[in-house]
Amino acid sequence: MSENNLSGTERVKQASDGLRGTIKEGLADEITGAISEDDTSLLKFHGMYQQDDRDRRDERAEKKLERLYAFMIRLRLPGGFMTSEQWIATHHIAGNYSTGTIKITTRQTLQLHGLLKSRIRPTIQAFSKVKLDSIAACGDVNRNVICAAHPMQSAIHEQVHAYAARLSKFMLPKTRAYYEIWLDEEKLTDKTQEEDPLYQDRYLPRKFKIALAIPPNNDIDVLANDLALIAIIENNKLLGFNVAIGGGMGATHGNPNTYPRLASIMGYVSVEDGDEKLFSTVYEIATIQRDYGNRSDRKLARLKYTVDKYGMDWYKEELEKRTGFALEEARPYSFTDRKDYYGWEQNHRGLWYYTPFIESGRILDDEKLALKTALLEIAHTGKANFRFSCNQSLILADITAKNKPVIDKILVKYRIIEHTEAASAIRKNSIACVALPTCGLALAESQRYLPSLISRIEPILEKYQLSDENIIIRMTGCPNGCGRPYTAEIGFVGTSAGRYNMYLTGDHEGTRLNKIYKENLDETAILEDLDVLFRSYKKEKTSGEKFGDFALRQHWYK
Ligand code: SRM
Ligand code: SF4
Repeated sequence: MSENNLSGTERVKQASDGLRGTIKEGLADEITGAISEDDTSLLKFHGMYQQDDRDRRDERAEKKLERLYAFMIRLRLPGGFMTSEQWIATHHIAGNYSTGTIKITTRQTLQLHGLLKSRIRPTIQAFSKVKLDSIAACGDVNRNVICAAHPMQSAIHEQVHAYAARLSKFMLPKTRAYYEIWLDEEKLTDKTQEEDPLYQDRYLPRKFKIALAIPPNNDIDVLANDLALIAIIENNKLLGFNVAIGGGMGATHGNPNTYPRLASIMGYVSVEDGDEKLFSTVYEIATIQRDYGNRSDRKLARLKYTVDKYGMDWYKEELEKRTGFALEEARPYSFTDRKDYYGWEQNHRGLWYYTPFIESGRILDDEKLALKTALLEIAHTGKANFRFSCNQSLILADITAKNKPVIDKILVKYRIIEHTEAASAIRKNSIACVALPTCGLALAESQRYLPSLISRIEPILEKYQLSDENIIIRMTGCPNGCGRPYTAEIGFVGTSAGRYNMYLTGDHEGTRLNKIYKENLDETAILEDLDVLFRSYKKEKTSGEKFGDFALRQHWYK
């Protein structure tokens, strides 16, 4: 590609001196709450986004004040795991430096919002004390590696989880910039120590996402990732992984060249005689994307477009050239669901897990529920680990039978069990992205709106005796798809304030993209349509037929 065609971000990356840019100088500038535009691109690689409070834009503009800039930080938490000590630290960091709310994301990690510029360094330093970091949580590198969340799922969960942690480390950028800028490490004099054969000085053309699923549960929506690894298990033994590439949800309204896509299966790699081949496969899939991904148009830069441009056969051949071996033929597997297991569950080793219902993954105390306080009290017992799911849930984990009553008592005391049991099936199967007021790309509300929309949908389901149906419903404030609405049975994608495109026909297992049903609906239209659709579903569905499958059979799409 000609150097002239490179996007602005490509130039910023290459000139950044290992992602340092002028971040340090920008932090020291007290005149503005912001940092320079180039540095905002670099800051993402350190796990942070510059944002502003969109609810207060007009008021600030009227007073001729600059926007109320603040930063969001996202932790790198491979496989979504934390100790109780780390939770306690996170609780206090959130209270001391951010808005106080802890947000569980759709990639099983945590975000804090509203950090003023001067609070970033103390935040990162406090996280570092408990061995947590935000390196590569965002930016054009491999992101948080996600993994099937619920350890009760199978005896090999720990093994697959360990791969998530190892792959995350293996794919980290080599630059020491994070340690220098935020943790006061001395500046490297010998730059050869941070030479990076994978990312070089240009990094990847775009974000890169890896996921590891353990069938039959597809709770991580594995096929929505650039690189999907599906565990192949026989007689309770992990044999290897099917490898799929080219998943991604992001699209742009009105740009037909952009589209959501599910990853396509490429082959199988065994780990029976060692895992070098797995690591080499992952690494070289990323180097091909590094070398062939689009670096002029960031909207077309994800791996899915590289696969569609060059073809899967070409990608496979190129991979074989680089690794020196061919992938085997993909092995059979099947997914049966995608849900979280709310309430108490036990695993193969007799340990207990409690998954409370947490709407849109937002952890805070409000007038209805002192959730954050309850979780702190649980963490203080030191008797539970904290795990996170890609459905924005938290799992109180690895609790011994002896300790279970202690945790249960706290859950009862704070009415968490009552709250979880009272939540309807559709609410428990909902995801909403962050959207307003922090997300700069939001066109409509999402996490602040979906809960109230569901409150209006529930009576319709009740009217048709459909309340127990586990219908997967998801909403995002724009077409980027952070809540994976395109793999929902009912997906809403914001188009403008109060209006959404509605998608139907996705399946329950996350193996089929949905299709657009109607555009630009307001709440009245959404509820009227759903009334008609649910009535028909109740009357005509076959036994056990899921809503998404029924919608497809009825051709409920444009
Ligand atoms: Fe996302 C950008 C939030 C998961 C696709 N995403 C953003 C930003 C950072 C907005 C921005 O660029 O300024 C959002 C910050 C909002 C805020 O205020 O916190 C944002 N994305 C989120 C989270 C927090 C949503 C949530 O409510 O949980 C999720 C954090 C995940 C994590 O922990 O790493 C989140 N984002 C996803 C997913 C889901 C997934 O990965 O399974 C997707 C769809 C899959 C994919 O990558 O295609 C996703 N986010 C995007 C895109 C579209 C990318 C594309 O290829 O077009 C953007 C926009 C962009 O990158 O330019 C984006
Ligand atoms: Fe923001 Fe859009 Fe992602 Fe929602 S889907 S968090 S509105 S970028």
